[in-house]
Amino acid sequence: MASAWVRPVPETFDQAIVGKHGRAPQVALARRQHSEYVSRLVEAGFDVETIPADDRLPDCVFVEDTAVLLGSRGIMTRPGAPARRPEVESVAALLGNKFPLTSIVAPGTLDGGDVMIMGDTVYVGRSQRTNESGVEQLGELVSDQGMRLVPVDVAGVLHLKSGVLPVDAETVVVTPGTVDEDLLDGLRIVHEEETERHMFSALPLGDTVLVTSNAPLTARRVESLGRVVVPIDVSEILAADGGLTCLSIIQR
Ligand code: CIR
Repeated sequence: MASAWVRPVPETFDQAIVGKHGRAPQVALARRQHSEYVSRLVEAGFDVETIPADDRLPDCVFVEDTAVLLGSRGIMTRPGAPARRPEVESVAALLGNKFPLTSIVAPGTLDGGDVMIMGDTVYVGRSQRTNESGVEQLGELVSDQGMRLVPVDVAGVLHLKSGVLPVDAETVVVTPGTVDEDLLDGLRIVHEEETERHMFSALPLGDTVLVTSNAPLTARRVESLGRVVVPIDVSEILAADGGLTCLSIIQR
């Protein structure tokens, strides 16, 4: 069975790091939206394990940034935002029961939101949060697995997966202008609707794709590829620069 790890919304979520287009999220509403997200994972057949929230870590709900599952290994990241680095320890404690773990070490920084695995290719964003040393360290682990690393410069958004969202094994939705699309060779590209810029996020869940409910035109483009979309309102997660991938660590 596929597994997913999630971390609930802490009491302090209104102090999460917010980018220039964001706003402080509402904690109670975020909690309801997060519960709904977890329900969708359970309905899709995921075995969901919960890492306790930590009120000292306002961004801890964005658990994807702390770890990357690559083949049979777990990679514990070193988040680019220093305030987020203490999030890693308790995630490692749980994942360590299931996977051999390797850690990204200083001076490297890597956020899981910058890592997109498509078949045998690992795309990694060079972003505000992931630096060259982080990319190099990831590259060694990727080649150990016999996989290919493709570094991608990310512009105008926080992470690679803020601007490039997989909706199935070979298709991504791209926010125009955030990456050099020539680097996404072999992938089918759908563009985010201009009027829905930065509002679309997605998470493929087996036969369906969870999509943000406030980007219906982009969702329709995904539907027209034959995918079944399931909309979810995560306004408070988007407010704090998050999306649908960042709320879980997924083992498929
Ligand atoms: C941050 O700035 O780190 C958080 N407020 C948002 C992180 C979102 N993570 C993700 O999309 N992978």
